[in-house]
Amino acid sequence: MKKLLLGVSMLVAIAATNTWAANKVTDAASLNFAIDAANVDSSIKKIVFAKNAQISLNSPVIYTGSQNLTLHGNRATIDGENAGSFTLDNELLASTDDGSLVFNTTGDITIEKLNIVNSATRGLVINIPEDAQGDDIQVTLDKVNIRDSALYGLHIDDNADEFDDGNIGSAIGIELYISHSSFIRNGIGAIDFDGIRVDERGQGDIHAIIINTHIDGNGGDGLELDEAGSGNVDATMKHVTLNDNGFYNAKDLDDGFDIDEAGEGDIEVSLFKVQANRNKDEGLDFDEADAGNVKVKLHRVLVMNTLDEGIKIDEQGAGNIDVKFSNVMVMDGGDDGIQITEQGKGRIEAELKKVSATHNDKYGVKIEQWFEKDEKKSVEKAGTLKVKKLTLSGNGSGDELQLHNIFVE
Ligand SMILES: [Ca+2]
Ligand SMILES: [Ca+2]
Ligand SMILES: [Ca+2]
Ligand SMILES: [Ca+2]
Repeated sequence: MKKLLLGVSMLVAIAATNTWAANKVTDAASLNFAIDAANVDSSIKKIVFAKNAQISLNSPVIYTGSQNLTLHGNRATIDGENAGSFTLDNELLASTDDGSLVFNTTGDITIEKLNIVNSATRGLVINIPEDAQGDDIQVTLDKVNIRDSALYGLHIDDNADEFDDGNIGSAIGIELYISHSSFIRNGIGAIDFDGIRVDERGQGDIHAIIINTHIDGNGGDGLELDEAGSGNVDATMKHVTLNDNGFYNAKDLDDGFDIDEAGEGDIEVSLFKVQANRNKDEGLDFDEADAGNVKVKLHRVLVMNTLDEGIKIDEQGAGNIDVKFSNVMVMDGGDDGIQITEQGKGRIEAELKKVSATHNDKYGVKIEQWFEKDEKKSVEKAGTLKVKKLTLSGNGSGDELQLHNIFVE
């Protein structure tokens, strides 16, 4: 069914409505038919599924059009158990081009009310062409549930490298909007596959806004935003859980929420009412490298039962760290509860208000500003820490603040 030719009269009928609505998607054949029609007719901008349709794929469904496309899922379920495959190399690293639903495009993709389950490879994939130019791609998911994928649940890929190494990517960035959705038990077929993974290279930022969403029980990280080259990572979350992730690879456990930023550019994170519990490595793990600052604002955030640090923020190269935590609890971690480390040129400004760090194996709160790590004498002006209602108790290395070149105001 994949290279189906459409009759002229059919194309005219589609063009008249710009919607693949007359024939709603009810099964794999009609889904392929609709996507193939959109691939050759840029006037098709919407595809509508029949209510609660159960769609069992035999191969990946691949969109290659350039227009913006909206899928109205109507609570349909796409089962990818028999669609695509991956191979493992000698080190058991998986590679594949497959996914249940794949978009090779710079067009904005909007998906509403759709379930994608049991994918043999990746659930939902957006591949950004290496020669993409112009505006950032917008990916908008509302009421989308992706569960039980062998590899990534959602993968947005602007990295030309097959294993997402290297620094070659397009000139554009990624805007990701997720609401009322879930990403559950993905990454359960090979090591290092996350609930949601965004790989951004070359120029361009990652902007992510995630609201009322569950990212739980994934084998790799719950959410990993991986940015290199010029560009920033901005992430805002409200009412989100990142629980029970990171268990698949016992030799290299993973986090609830992981950001890796390199090259020129900042990390800016704002979390409100977010839980990151029982993740196997860190709960929140933000690494900024090269030029650029880190700004993290947490309000009503709970992090517990990690095997490593609860909250870890690392900044390297020229640039500052600015953190404001209020109503934050970090408990029962296997290392420091909150660990903030600034290196190279730059300063820390930290504010902890109604923060508690209890029963962590090392320090409750460790904040260090280094010009060079482990320097004997500080050469920079001290950073500042403002504290109001801080609770430290039951921490393995003691319940004093652990600071380097930080002045408590
Ligand atoms: Ca890019
Ligand atoms: Ca960057
Ligand atoms: Ca940077
Ligand atoms: Ca620095």
